[in-house]
Amino acid sequence: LVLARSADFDFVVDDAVDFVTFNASLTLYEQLSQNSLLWGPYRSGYYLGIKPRIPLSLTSGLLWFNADDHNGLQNIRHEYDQHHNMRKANWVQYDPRFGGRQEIVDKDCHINIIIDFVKSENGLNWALKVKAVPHKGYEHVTTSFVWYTGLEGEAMTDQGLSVSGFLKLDNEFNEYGYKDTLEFSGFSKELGLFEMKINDGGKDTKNKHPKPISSLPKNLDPSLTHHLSLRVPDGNVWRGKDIFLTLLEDSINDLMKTMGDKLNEVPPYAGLMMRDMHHYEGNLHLVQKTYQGAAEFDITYNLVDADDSQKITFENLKSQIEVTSQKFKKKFDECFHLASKPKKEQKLAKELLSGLLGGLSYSQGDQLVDRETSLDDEDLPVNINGDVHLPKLTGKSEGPHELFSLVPSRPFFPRGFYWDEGFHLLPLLKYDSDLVLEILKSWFELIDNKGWIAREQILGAEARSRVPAEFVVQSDSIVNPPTLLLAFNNLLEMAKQAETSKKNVYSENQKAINLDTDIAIEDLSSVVMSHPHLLANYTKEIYPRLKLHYDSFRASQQGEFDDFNRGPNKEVYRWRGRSTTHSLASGLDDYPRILPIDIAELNVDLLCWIGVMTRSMKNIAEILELPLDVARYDKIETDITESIESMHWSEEHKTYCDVSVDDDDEKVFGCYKGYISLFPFLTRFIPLDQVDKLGHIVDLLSDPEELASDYGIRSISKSSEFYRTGENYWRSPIWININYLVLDSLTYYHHSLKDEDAGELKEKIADVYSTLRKQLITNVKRQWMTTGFVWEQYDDITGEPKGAKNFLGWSSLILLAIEMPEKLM
Ligand code: 6A9
Repeated sequence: LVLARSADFDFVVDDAVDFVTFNASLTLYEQLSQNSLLWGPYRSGYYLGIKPRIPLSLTSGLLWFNADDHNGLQNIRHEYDQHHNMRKANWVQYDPRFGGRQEIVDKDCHINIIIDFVKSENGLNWALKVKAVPHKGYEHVTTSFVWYTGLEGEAMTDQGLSVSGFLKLDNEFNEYGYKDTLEFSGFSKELGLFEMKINDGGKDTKNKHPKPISSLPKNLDPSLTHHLSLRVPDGNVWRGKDIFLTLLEDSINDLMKTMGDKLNEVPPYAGLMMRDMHHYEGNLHLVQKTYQGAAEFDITYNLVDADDSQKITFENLKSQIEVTSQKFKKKFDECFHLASKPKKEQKLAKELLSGLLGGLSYSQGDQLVDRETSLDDEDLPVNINGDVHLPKLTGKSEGPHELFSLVPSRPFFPRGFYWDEGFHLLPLLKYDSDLVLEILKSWFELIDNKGWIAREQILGAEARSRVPAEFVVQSDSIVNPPTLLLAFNNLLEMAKQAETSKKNVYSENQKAINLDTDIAIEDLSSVVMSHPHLLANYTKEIYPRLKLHYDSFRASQQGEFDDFNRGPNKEVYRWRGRSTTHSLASGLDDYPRILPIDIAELNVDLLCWIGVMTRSMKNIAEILELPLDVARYDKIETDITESIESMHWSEEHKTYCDVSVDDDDEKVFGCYKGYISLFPFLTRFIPLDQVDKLGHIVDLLSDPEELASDYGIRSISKSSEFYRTGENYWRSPIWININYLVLDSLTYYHHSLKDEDAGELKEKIADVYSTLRKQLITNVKRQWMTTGFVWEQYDDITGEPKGAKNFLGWSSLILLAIEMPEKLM
């Protein structure tokens, strides 16, 4: 490959003033890939929050509220909140490289909102169309919208002067409000010169604004657009809603003064209007528009010297939206082959992928970490009931770090979680493998010099504002299942296959891409696949860090092998940081574990995860042709396979279990039948010749008195004393990530077992598979149709949704289940 240096791609990204030179060492492909992922609704915890992947830059957001009475403010919309009365709020078509559509059905504001977001071909310009339609019976509903946009990182001088950036309104100042399009211009080091415009809908838009009332002061005209600007320090633009509410309070106080006892003549929508009493231009701008009935307005952002073909204008926006929608449909159909599936399932599938991608987030800031408090079981505090609690952690600020990741749930946990991410990436592997690599890279950057990655990434004040204080601090003793290495390994496997078959694995008729000539944004998702050496280079570069991560992961969770006369096989592990009731590290939080807590405890799920990690490392070392490392991983893998059988299989319970020792130092099993019993099966560690053991696992999966429910595999057996007890989080509900792994393993064993060894078992596996796949899809679809959302978990008795809503993290794996065959052949 000839590396295209900055000079060679001037023609493509001509207009990206400094952003390009800033990244001058990148190849053409990398630059385009970066640019096409530069902008997005990356503040995914809001209904709409746009920013680029730059630490301090141009941050924007949207607010709205019902302005028919003063209480409307109580339902002001900004953060996407689990408890808002929404019938729906999700991206229904969305690709981060070119844009898409979000649909919101707001039952308190009595409107539907459609938000279209589009990007130019080169990814450097973007636009939004916001369209609201009132609900039946609310045709005259009054809605107020506020768009805020603020430029950070301007590098201020001591005198408060900006030396390298600005953002200003170009319209002639009008203290009463504006009729025309508002036009802003700005500059920043990374973005260059740009312009942003906000209109009041296109030519044929029929917006109605409340009429001005002649008896009121002129600055209370609700038919006009109101603008206010002020200066806020870096790192504060995200507080747009609070800032607006404070400004509104000023306006209301002022109104009370000027109106005195005539205050009751002011209709609520005129009172709830922010008015510019400062006449000041700062780095943050707020624009308020109030409508009666339907509403529509557009926002465009363009680099000033962008090529005309790349500019998004009010005139071409409609057709750009249409093109974007077509592109999405085309790419989706190329990547997922669902033509033979029921129409409703196809619709759900599109929404699952779009919602997952709508969670793509860029976050940045410091992380609070406790590296001092010991979570070693022996040091943990015990209360009078003998219960072990984790000590309170004290965080020290580390970083700043940045993370480009997906999120489990925009309304509830809009931030990165280590083990969730490996699951998120599975559906994406088929859709945009380049993006998968981009996300993995971002996570691997976070491996610290001890090899540790925090389980939950809560970066900066904006992210912390969504987390109760007791959950903020991360402990460096706590790890999380290493799914990211699995995803990385899958990516490498895909590339290997693509190379051997000399064709693109996900799209048979995809044209070969010449990196030295044009690359269309739609093709970017396959560059890694068609040019495996790019991936190989990265793999070589990152390998030492992955090894550090792997070694520290194993060392930090090493089990006590002396108690069990292990001989030379030392492959036993124990999750650190558990309390009497919880093991957050395991990801299965309240799943029952052996009591009393003892340092001799060994966890079978952890052993399997380390097995998965080892297998991935072995594969990577093979690709990198490191025979000594391959041999080492191979030995560990063999030991793990042996250890799973010799340490964790309970002949009495006919399943895999955690173990510990009793008062006489004798080995005891803790067999709480449920997801943990399945781990060797889920991770394909049960050898193919263990047909009896496989049979027992399949029995567990198919018995309605154990794990089989009408809606999927339940987390704990119905026969367990812990079934539906306590928080009942991982103690009966159905979780989609584990159910997906069940489907995947059933497929694997069905394909791998030989008829002559396991004919009957294979038939049974095929039955369990078909039933389970159908149950999962049917129930997730039904609940989505009834509630408008996909959820974190589902009740095993009623199938009803539980936990976080719009949980398009690993619940989006239903997309892959839809694509799977109905029957195993
Ligand atoms: C609580 C509450 C507004 C719990 O999906 C993320 C994780 C999983 O990794 C884990 O396996 N969830 C599962 O057991 C959600 C964790 C949320 C913790 C933060 C804050 C929000 O308050």
